[in-house]
Amino acid sequence: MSIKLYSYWRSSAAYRIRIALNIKGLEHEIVPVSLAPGVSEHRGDAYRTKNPQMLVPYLEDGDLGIAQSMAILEYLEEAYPGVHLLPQTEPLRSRVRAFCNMIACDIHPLNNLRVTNYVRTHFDTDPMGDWYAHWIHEGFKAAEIVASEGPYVFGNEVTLADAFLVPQMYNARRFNVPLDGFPKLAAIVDNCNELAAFEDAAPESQSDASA
Ligand SMILES: N[C@@H](CCC(=O)N[C@@H](CS)C(=O)NCC(=O)O)C(=O)O
Repeated sequence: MSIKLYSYWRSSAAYRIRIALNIKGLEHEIVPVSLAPGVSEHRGDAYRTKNPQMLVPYLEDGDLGIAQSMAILEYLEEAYPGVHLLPQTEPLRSRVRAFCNMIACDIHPLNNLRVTNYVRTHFDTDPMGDWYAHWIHEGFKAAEIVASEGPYVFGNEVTLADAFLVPQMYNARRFNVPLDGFPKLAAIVDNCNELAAFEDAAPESQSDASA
């Protein structure tokens, strides 16, 4: 099997790739890399040699190694165009990319493990309450406006936008972020989670779940 995904069950960035691989029907091997406190396999020499940024996901396809979820997803779109997750025409194609970046660039990095650890250590505050919810609310307010009435973020077809939204909603629910203001997003996530590709990509479906 030539595609290998270095993944952690609770990594929402790796979850995006798991969804895309499943939707595209690409055979792959998942290599678990534990981010668990006290284990931190992603910071060890073996993984660091692959990805000097020490973040998951990381994808190998034969001799090619790619870091960064958006770069991985763009690669999969280009290399395996059979099932598209980016619309083939504008303006939808750019709108899907913009939606993905709202989550990937403007929500997720502010709540990532190393950032919340830094906030906790340097500012003597627990970031898993107000801080965490604030950045999700800021991003989701815009996402709720941009999203269609469903069934998916941009209408009838699943796109990369759904592969970014579902993991971010998983994180929001995991940390009990109030989500009353986002009924469209919640319904879209429920629709996605009824599809096998999403269900199989879910954290709890992973072989390393609870590790
Ligand atoms: N921009 C990166 C973010 C990757 C990322 O932050 N991954 C998280 C898990 S979701 C991680 O590895 N965190 C480890 C850490 O913060 O030390 C991407 O989209 O791939």
